[in-house]
Amino acid sequence: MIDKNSPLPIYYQIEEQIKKQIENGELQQNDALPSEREFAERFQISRMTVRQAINNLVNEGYLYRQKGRGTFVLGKKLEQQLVGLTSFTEDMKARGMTPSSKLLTFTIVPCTDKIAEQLEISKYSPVYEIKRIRLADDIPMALETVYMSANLVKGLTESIVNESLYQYIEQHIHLKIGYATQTLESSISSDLEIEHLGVSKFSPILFIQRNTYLEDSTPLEIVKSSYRADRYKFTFTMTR
Ligand code: 16G
Repeated sequence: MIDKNSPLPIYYQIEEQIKKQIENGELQQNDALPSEREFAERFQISRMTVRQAINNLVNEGYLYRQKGRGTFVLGKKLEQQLVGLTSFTEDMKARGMTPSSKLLTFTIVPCTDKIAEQLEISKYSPVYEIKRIRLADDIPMALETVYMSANLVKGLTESIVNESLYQYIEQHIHLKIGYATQTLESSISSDLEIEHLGVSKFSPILFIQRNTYLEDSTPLEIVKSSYRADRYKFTFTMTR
């Protein structure tokens, strides 16, 4: 299915075909790809061309290589629409996946200057520091650290945090979550991310900081999240 008369380079045509097979489910996560030699023979092209296509797909996070074993499908990236103010639990359920958390830290600490300023509380007031790995269908997607005033969000427990924070805040203590500001920047994996997100050294990470406010503008949470850039893609909707 390679058109040698097309103005599109052959490596590009191969890339597009593999991407299409991943998108439509013909190729599934962890499926093995034919070897470079098989590809080259099948399409009557050079191994160099095959290697270029595969390299690009590895770099873009569609495929991964395992030494001595071959090349495999990493799967589709999760596409996250940044439109409404949703929780991780809601986002994963909306796409038919099962959310879960692995709790790394759950403590109450006296807050620092910086956090006090952002949460508009006095220095040394008690704040929750919650560090969680967020998983979808048991695959680690993000490492999230949340700071919230313990005087505002009362009665939090480890088992609540293992489920949904937003659900507790809205349905049990009846605070009204209103809006958030969020930044998104690129970064590379830290030791903690390497350990818990299953990524290697120098892997690309999407770093998000969210400050969430109640409807009456009271600061609710400061969140720092690291998402696997090879598994996640954020899309924005803009109107004019
Ligand atoms: C999302 C939010 C985070 C919030 C969490 C609540 C981002 C970047 N972060 O992960 O701010 O604390 O959802 O999730 O979207 P939960 O209700 O499932 O605990």
